[in-house]
Amino acid sequence: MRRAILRALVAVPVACSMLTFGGATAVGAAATPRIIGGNVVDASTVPWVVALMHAGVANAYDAQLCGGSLIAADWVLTAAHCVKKQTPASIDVTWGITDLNDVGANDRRALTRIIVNPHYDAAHDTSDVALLQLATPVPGAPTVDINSDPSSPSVGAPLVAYGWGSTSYPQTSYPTQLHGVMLLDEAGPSGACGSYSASAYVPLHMLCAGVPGGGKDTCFGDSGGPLVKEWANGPRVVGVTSWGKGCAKHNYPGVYARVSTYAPWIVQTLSATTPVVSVNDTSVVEGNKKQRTAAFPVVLSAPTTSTVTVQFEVRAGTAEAGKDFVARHGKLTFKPNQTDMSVPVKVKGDTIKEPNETFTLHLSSVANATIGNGTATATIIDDD
Ligand code: 4AZ
Repeated sequence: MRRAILRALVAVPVACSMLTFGGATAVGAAATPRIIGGNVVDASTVPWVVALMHAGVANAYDAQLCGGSLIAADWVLTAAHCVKKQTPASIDVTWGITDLNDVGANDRRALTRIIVNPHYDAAHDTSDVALLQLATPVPGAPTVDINSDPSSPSVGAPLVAYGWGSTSYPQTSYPTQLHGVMLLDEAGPSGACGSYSASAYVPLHMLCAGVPGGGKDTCFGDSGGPLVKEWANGPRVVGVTSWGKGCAKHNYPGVYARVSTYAPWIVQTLSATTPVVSVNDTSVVEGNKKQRTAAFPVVLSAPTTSTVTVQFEVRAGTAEAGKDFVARHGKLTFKPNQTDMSVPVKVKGDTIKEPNETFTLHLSSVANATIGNGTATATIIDDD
């Protein structure tokens, strides 16, 4: 747990400044020392920044232990060392709230799963990444992309780190508000990092970010949070706050887990655990004047712990809505552990000799799953 030590800080008059970075506007009304060298950030500008909290601690400020990034509607990327001793029940998360004192009980969401990278090595701080699955997806899915390009960032690239970690070192002082700090990549994809030895700083696994002379850095409590780089199409997480020798020291930049190295593991883990909903083709014999039913099978690739809801719509093909079948649309809900259902569509019979006719079913707007085969065809087999 964070040490909840807050000291009265001597107010130093500093002009208000507006800094734009990471696609976000950071407001520095700073009269107090900020995350080492940073500024307060309005969380609504970076709603994918997540705080990890001890679920058993009611006060969110006292409960906060680490940061994270919302990389899918129900997945948070964080550091392995933040969660290696935790269980899904012992951690909850919040997002989109700047000040931890404003986090109410209803703003804290439970986890269903913690997946620590299987190569995580606590002795060497390598593979310091973990994935947390949320019990329910975040409404609107305000996610951030991850960087999968191992050649980026290059030396000198501007980066921003976010967190609720200590604003001072060696004395710790934990802010209630989210902070951001502008840093520079100090090693590129393969270089050495400050004064760290080659056995400590391993470029394949780690990324080095700071500023010349020190003074700006992440610190205790920022672990697991995002280090982002801005691309033309938006920010991407390039690093996960991991370790450092102290904080903000000259020649000892902050060290981050290099996200591009773990991107294949992240993508594979998310796709293996996110169920896919698909609809399959069907057919029905028309029936002489009789009404029959075409049933589209809709299947979920894996059982889930939460409900999966998907919209469906029946559309005409060569068959006409109203004349040949009764069109419908609506919502399908798979209950936890349910993987099969069917969508019945009434088909009208006649005594006209005609070719087989078709209509289709379309799936859209799914929550808690992705759509695999989203369109299927029903064939009305003419029996006249
Ligand atoms: C930590 O333990 C931590 N100065 C985070 C960042 C840094 C050091 C320690 C980098 O949470």
